[in-house]
Amino acid sequence: MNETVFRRMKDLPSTHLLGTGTPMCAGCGGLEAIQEIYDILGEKTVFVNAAGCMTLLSVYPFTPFRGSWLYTAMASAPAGAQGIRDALDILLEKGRMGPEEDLQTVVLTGDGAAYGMGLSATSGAIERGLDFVYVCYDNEGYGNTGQQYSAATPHGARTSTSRGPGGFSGYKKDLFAIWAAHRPAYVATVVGAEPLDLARKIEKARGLKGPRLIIALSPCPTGWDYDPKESVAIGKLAVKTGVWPLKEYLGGEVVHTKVPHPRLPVEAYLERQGRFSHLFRPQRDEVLLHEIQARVDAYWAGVEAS
Ligand SMILES: Cc1ncc(C[n+]2csc(CCOP(=O)(O)OP(=O)(O)O)c2C)c(N)n1
Ligand code: SF4
Ligand SMILES: [Mg+2]
Repeated sequence: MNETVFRRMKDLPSTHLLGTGTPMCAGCGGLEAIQEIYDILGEKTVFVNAAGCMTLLSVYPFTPFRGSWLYTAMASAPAGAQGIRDALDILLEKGRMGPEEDLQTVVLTGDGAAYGMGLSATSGAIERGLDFVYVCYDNEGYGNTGQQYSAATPHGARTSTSRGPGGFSGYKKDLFAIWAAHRPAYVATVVGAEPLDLARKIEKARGLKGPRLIIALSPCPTGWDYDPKESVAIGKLAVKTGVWPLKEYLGGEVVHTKVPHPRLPVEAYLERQGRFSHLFRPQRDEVLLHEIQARVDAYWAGVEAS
């Protein structure tokens, strides 16, 4: 770490995450969401991170956060969080730490770990009632290794491992429903481009105990192939087209926190991203566009009927 960057890190306001001097892409929607989340969670946090783009935030022995940072293998972040929570509880029990010094244990991973590789460790942690917040920045692919598809990649998107005419042939896994089925303390979807909705949810999560999940849709200029200055517009369009429903699960109930009215056609979101350009050029893929729209319509019809 060079001196200038280190000096800049030391001069930051206490709850602000370092945004410059790190090797992150301009316009990173994941970083935007994490910055907003951290502003509310506050500095009394320990981050447990599994391999992904955000691992680059931490350059040993420094992190852009005020608290500590533990790096784990991709599948193991919730297990690492269990160890930290247990250690904190022992210190509290032995009186070697006062309650005012207690820390939130926050798992921070991408979708590759949250939707796939780390799901088994996550399921076990929820079952044990682990008191932790899981923040998943969902850029819908393995961003750090070159945007291969993940279990969060949407149908039809082109990835470095889905280059055929129809893009990714699978469907995005419903992580919200998988978590809700475990009956945890809290689950919410957010996007950095809707900061008020995000702030209310992080406030709520902060005040609860037990397993809590925040899934932040994270527009990714590098993997989704668009100009970095479009990140906020694309995040807002994900909500306005109904592609990314903003919702929360609490006490067995699911509530939609922002229902798009009127809902824009999904094309408004898809056409801004190079990963969907094959749906429009050299000619429109009406079948696939119709299928994507129909799935979003069916989701919202289900919400209205319930
Ligand atoms: C078990 C294991 N397999 C593969 C890797 C290589 N790897 C490092 S980061 C990464 C991508 C992770 O994707 P995601 O969790 O979505 O985070 P992102 O890179 O998108 O931020 C992969 C596959 C690894 N570190 N460990
Ligand atoms: S690849 Fe995407 S998620 Fe990763 S740092 Fe770049 S913009 Fe952010
Ligand atoms: Mg990812």
